[in-house]
Amino acid sequence: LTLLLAATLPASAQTLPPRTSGNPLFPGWYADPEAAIFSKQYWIYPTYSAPFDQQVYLDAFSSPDLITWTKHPHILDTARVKWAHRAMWAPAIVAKGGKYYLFFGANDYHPEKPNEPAGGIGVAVADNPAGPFKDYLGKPLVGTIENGAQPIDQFVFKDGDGKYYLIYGGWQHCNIARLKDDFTGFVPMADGTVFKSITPQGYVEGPLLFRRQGKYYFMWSEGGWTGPDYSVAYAVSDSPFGPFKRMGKILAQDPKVGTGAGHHSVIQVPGTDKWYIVYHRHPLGDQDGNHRVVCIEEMHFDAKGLIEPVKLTTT
Ligand code: FUB
Repeated sequence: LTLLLAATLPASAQTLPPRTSGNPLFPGWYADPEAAIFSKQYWIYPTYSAPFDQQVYLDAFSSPDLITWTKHPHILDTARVKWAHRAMWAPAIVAKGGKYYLFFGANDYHPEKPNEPAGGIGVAVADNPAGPFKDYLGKPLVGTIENGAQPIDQFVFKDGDGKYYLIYGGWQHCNIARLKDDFTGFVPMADGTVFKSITPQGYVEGPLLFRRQGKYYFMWSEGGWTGPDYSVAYAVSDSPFGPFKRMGKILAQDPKVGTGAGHHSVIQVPGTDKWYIVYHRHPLGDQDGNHRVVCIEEMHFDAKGLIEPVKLTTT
């Protein structure tokens, strides 16, 4: 998830930290990292990368400096969400009104599997970024297929006018829908529709949207999520509803460092034009599609506002 960060960091953190803990950021198999800054700390909310039936909880990680990380285990657990049983995926987090809202996918929703429980995108809430989070709605926020999009890989975007949007979708389709202010549902668009397709060319999953210098940057992952060619591309528009013009791929495997680099989020260091991309990748020689680890790199824009290709590092 991209955060245009409202939190205030101490003066010492107002510039890009000179280094990070190196890659991977912390031990363990994790994917789909959502990065945020809360309470003067960097936070990462990843998917626990394991077989679907074992993905029954989410952990979080916090750091004051991107070097030292503290693990917060089981911030959300399927035991606290009656409709969620497995495949808890790709958290997205928003702080609003003193609460923390964690949007998550569960059950790998698939209408062609009628014997499996329905699922989709849910919302959990807590008073603290470390949780414990509890189910907010008692049912999925999105539990249907709209415009062909599987209800997974949610991202929450706050526009400059204070409106919140849910952007999500697997199966190569991406939707945007305006969230109600209390995140209990959606506000229809002017034409009466709730879900608008904004699928850019090449899109597979893992969408993300942020604004920089008046332009909307749409980023996503493409390729197969367990394979070496998983990667990140982006498009640009003057509107959050597109149309988005594909600009190209900016993150991909480096056969000398790691493969399958994708499903990322972005951090803008508050008060600066300094950015990080936080993503997962497979270690070299990996034989298990679930062996995904969370990494971080600097992300730079050129003078025209184009995102420069990101270099995979180990330090
Ligand atoms: O981690 C589970 C799934 O794998 C995510 O929802 C996809 O984006 C892919 O990263």
